[in-house]
Amino acid sequence: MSRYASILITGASGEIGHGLIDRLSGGPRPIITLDLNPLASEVAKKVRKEFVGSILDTQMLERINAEYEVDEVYHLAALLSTRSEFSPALAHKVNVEGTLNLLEFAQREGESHGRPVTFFYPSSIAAYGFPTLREKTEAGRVKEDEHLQPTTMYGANKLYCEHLGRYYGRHYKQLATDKLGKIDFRCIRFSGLISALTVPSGGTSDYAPEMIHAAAKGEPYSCFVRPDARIPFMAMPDAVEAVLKLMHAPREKLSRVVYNIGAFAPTAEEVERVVREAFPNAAVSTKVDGKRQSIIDSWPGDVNDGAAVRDWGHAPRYDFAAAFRDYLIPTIRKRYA
Ligand code: AKB
Repeated sequence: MSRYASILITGASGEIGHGLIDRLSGGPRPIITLDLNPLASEVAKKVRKEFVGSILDTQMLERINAEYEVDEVYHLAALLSTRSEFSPALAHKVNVEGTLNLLEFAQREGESHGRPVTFFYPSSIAAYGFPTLREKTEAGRVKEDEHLQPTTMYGANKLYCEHLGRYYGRHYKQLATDKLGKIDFRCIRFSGLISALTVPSGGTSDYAPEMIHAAAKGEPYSCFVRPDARIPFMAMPDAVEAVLKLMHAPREKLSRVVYNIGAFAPTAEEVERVVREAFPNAAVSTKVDGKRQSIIDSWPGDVNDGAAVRDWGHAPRYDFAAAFRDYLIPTIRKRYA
């Protein structure tokens, strides 16, 4: 049991969780984690306490409330877009009820130690939605408040939870009580993320990381979107850096609750080209999955991240060429050597 100010990471055994634990471990605050799956043993060594369970288990959250003083929450647990289309009701439960549970948890924590809990929520480009490919192409780099008509359960969940977080951060129980809310809610809408260390599962942007990892392993890969499919992507270290920059930015610098962040926006064909350059024997083919293609077609081709650049200095280290040349290819080669 620890009464030191601690960090709670949900969904910690996922892709972003690994990166965050790496960066936050050894810092002043102990890390506690909550995930359905146990952490890999080398990751578990870096955390103070690992809870294995569900964000829907309110008794477990009460136990964490009673035992720890949490003042930063990174709420990463979610069902991703493709997976959510197969089980929409379950997705709603995990993605929305789960987030509500964590916001209530954070509010109680803040009330008990008398200062706001900083709460990070990863939203997604899935919050956007274009009815036609033509409208997507004409829209160009979308701003945060445009085209918010998601076409997936996951996107609808993400957009709603952005609003829920804004409510907890700014208007909590305004009519019912004089007490101020105790959550400082901060949110990034992520693009597709590409990690050299982990392969995602259940997402729709998965084709890019899957293609690279398959090529490095010498396995054939069948890409499920058309060669001209375009959405924004980002290298995982830049995504983790952005989360930490936003979380540590002075409150008064933040003009928004929800921020876009961008880095590069290649087509599937451009990804395939750099993969083939690095792995000349890569066996990549295309077999379009109409449903997943329609999800990609509804997401923006790129985002406008001017607010993140201005307010908290978003500055990704890796553009498309550098992400492959300096991060993905060398790290993945080592990983599968
Ligand atoms: C997904 O594909 O579901 C995620 C996302 C873009 O939010 N990677």
